[in-house]
Amino acid sequence: MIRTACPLDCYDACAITCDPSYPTRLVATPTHPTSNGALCALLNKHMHETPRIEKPRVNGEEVSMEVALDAAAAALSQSPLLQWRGSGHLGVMQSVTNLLIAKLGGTRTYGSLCDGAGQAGILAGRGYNRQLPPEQIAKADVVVVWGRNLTVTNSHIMPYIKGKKLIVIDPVQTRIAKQADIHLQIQPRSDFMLAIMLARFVAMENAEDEAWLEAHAEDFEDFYEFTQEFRMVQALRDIGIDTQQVGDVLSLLLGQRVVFLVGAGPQKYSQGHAVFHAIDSLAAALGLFGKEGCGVSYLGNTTQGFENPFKIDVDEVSIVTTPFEKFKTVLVRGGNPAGSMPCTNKVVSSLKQVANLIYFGLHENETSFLADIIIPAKTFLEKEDIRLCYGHHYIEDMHKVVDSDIGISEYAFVAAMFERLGLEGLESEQAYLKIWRDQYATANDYAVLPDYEETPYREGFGEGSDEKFVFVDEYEDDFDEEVEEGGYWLLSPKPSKSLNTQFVRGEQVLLSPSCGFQEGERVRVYSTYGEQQFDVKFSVDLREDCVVIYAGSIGLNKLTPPLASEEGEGACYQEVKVSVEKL
Ligand SMILES: Nc1nc2c(c(=O)[nH]1)N[C@H]1C(S)=C(S)[C@@H](COP(=O)(O)OP(=O)(O)OC[C@H]3O[C@@H](n4cnc5c(=O)[nH]c(N)nc54)[C@H](O)[C@@H]3O)O[C@H]1N2
Ligand SMILES: Nc1nc2c(c(=O)[nH]1)N[C@H]1C(S)=C(S)[C@@H](COP(=O)(O)OP(=O)(O)OC[C@H]3O[C@@H](n4cnc5c(=O)[nH]c(N)nc54)[C@H](O)[C@@H]3O)O[C@H]1N2
Ligand code: SF4
Ligand SMILES: [Mo]
Repeated sequence: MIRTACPLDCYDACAITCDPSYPTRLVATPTHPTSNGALCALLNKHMHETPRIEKPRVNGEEVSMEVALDAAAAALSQSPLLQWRGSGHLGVMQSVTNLLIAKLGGTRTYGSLCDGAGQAGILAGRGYNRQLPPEQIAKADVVVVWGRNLTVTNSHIMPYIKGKKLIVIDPVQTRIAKQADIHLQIQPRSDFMLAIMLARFVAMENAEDEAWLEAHAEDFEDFYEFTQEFRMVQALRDIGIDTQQVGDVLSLLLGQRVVFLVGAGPQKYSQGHAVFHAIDSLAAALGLFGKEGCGVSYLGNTTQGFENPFKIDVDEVSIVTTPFEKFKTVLVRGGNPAGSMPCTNKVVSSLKQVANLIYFGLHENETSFLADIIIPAKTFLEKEDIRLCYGHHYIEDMHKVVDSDIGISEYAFVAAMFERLGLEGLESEQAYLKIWRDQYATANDYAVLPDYEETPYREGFGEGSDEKFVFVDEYEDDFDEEVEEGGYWLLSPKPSKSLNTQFVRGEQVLLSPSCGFQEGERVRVYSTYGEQQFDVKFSVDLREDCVVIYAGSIGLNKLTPPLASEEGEGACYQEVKVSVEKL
């Protein structure tokens, strides 16, 4: 039996045991702490059923891999050169292409389509983002699910929250919201105000954790004053809740061991960093850091704490507003910018100006259709790698299970380019894997991230655990002036059958049944940035001021703004209102 792990961009990072005689039969490793003996349909069905790119292509013609690699080498030697990296496979060896970009004097992207704004907010308060181990979640009395769609995106966490009091904060009545003791179905983009108002009520009731604040945080009184700068009646109205609901939430939270599971939803906005800083500030007021059964969980930065052999120091451009047109050659590795970046119309016209667009991936998508050179990747079963995880701290080595004539691994691609371009200094694949493996820490007999702490922030904040928590103390928001009044908030949570733009992609817009359209009707959805047609599907789970178009739906990002968060260079997919019109 061979051990590997699911490569997909997912909180769970399930460990897999494979019988090489039946390489398509993937079984969850029974002894793994979080895989719970089950893999999901994304991996076991949809990935398996989605056709992969089998043959390399150059200018639309199928060619041998050797010819395609020659063409890629010729293209990569032309500058200016850019690498745009996606997150189609989360193994560390994906980033070996960085070494090639550095050798060739190329540029790469910074920022994030995913969690950048939230990460910036966490760093502002805590100085360092330590992952909350699931074992601490299991010890909580109360779990606050704050904009994370657990049953769809993080299903392996469900056993850890069983039997707990549950508060869900989400504009959509998700499956987990239906199971909750309290569901605050708030207006989108009002999380900052909600966190601030909750913190203010905590202070008004003198319920803050004084001893902890004294030892571990900067001046709480200043923060309390900051929360008083906002008008309460107006704030609660904007959020869409009343004082009774605030009281109900506080009565569940006070004096309990509480964990916040915060997801990507509340930070897809220009002020996403402030939202997360405010949520952390609320948690700090309650003294929820550094204690058993308490904490705030978000997506972790997995390579943090490692000496990363693929770290490079080169010029960078934003991944949210990438100016592709400035580059002669662009290498897209493991991603689909023409589908996943905001403001598709702008992205596509920019990509079309690139002389040599190289797409290195597994599946056809909007970007492969635009590419001049297509290099098929190997699947995770066909190469060696290491799976770090943003949802828990366990590490899994990914061993090769089968051989295949199709595609090329990222390491082999880089080696082929070094050879063709006469570059030197590439170590062996095993040497790089060893550099990573030599840095693992161990906990519960498992390999874990080097900066793993059983109870994060017990000693203090910052990388050296010798700093204090810093409360949020500013908020400037000019969004209301920019938005068209009367449109619907465009929410794009993750769907169950696709993984971003991979696998079974939607073509529906979900609307409240009171919207005045017919179910099944084809409508035009438009924003300042573009338009796309979708089929109407009714959902009683939505507020009347929202539509849902699942992330990964075809054409969704024609509607989204080419805008990065004010801190953290995160994409602001939901900083937009849309209109819906009959055809
Ligand atoms: N099946 C499946 N699983 C996935 C993925 C996938 O595509 N499909 N993608 C993976 C990736 S890349 C990521 S980053 C994670 C993300 O997974 P999650 O963290 O769960 O993020 P989302 O699904 O984007 O949104 C989570 C919730 O936020 C809510 N929400 C939207 N706007 C707001 C708001 O303004 N305030 C509040 N409080 N809530 C809001 C949405 O309704 C949704 O229920 O999932 C991963 N897992
Ligand atoms: N409107 C809206 N847009 C969003 C989001 C949203 O919430 N709303 N979510 C955003 C988020 S959270 C994320 S993370 C991004 C994701 O955006 P991307 O990182 O662009 O992810 P995908 O679109 O799924 O494209 C992944 C590609 O990786 C390729 N791939 C898979 N395995 C391998 C491999 O082993 N090697 C190589 N070389 N390639 C491989 C596949 O061909 C696949 O097409 O999308 C973002 N886009
Ligand atoms: S739950 Fe996530 S990690 Fe586990 S098999 Fe499914 S996609 Fe992979
Ligand atoms: Mo993501």
